[in-house]
Amino acid sequence: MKIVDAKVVVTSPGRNFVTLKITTDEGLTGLGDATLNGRELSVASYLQDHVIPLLIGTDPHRIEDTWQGLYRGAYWRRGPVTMAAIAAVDVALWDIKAKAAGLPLYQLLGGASRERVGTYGHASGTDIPELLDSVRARIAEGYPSIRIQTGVPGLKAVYGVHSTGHDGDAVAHQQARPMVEDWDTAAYMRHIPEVFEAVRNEFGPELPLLHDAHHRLTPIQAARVAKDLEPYRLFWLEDCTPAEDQEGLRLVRQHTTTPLAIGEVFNTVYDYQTLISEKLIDYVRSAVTHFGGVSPLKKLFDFAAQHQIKSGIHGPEDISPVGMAAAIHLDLAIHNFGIQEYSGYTQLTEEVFPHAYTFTNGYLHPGEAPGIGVELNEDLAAAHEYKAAYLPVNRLQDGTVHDW
Ligand code: EZ4
Ligand code: CO
Repeated sequence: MKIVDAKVVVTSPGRNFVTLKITTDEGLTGLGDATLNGRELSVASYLQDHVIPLLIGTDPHRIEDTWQGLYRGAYWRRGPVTMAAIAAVDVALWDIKAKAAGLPLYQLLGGASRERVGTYGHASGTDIPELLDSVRARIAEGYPSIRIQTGVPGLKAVYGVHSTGHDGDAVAHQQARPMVEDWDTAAYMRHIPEVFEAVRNEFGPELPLLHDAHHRLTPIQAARVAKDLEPYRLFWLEDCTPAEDQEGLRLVRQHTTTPLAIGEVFNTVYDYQTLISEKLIDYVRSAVTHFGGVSPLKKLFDFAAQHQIKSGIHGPEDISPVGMAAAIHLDLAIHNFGIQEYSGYTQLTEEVFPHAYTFTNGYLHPGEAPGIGVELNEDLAAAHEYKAAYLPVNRLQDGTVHDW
């Protein structure tokens, strides 16, 4: 078999998605997600200008060799643009191989290790009463586990507050310049234990709760928050410190038994070397789309498994249903699955990307369609053109830029 065509489709059914479609001489096609929120066109160009010309004429079955050729052959390594582009190729080739075999991808990854894939959904509110309503809504939708985020008294706009799974904030970000959010670490640190106290009082001790600190704390601040939250028995505390400082987690770990998750902005296993080998975390957060695809993510999970660390694949609305489907196949197949983040998509996005995977009462299943089980409605995709959109910039009260 030979690759005879490949193209990049950028579409915006409410938010931007970048999709690679590879076609073979036998008529099989494969899809890969290359969406990098706020930097979409860079990945599109990387694929269009530098990767696609190298793919034409090659054997789509040689996934590992193609991956290594793109990674090592570029000489300039790692980084989100490069790794999202390689991920799209990797997933599209796995899609083709699984279709050629007539099997859903999870069967090529070792087969199912479980019946269904447990998820967590997002609850949020500008204040605690609004958050409690949001938690109630997620429970009614069937979510077995829930991430909680709230506004902080005195701050105007805080991460995660409108991210309730209905993609309400995507259109607000379609501006030529990033929106500005504000931040005060001390105010957040005073507020967050009250939030967990209120949610535990309302919903009891059994509901698994998660929280995302979104890289805003120093190691000693993170240690304080993780310690203060111990009585509430979190499922995990996510991204408590800026992710690139692996050694920082050593200090956090010494002070707390709150489980730690990190890695949604990581691109390669090297970002995890210290974290995994020293058992400084409990869950790895990388997404198929931003980590170079299914091939390296499977290797990461196997490395994590040796250290009793589980998966917690990043699943925001800015990963397309193509990237989500690839994640669900991995989730079903690997032994050390932890949890899958899932918020669902707008109706229009579901129509652009019809898929075999299902979400039923809080649990995902990849379905039995050969390949990854996602199609691209190219006419509908073409009718919704790219719109510039940026993630927010975060500033402290005196105007200093802070981690977002
Ligand atoms: O901010 O995907 O855990 N989820 C997250 C996400 C990220 C976005 C960035 O594009 O932190 O909401
Ligand atoms: Co996060």
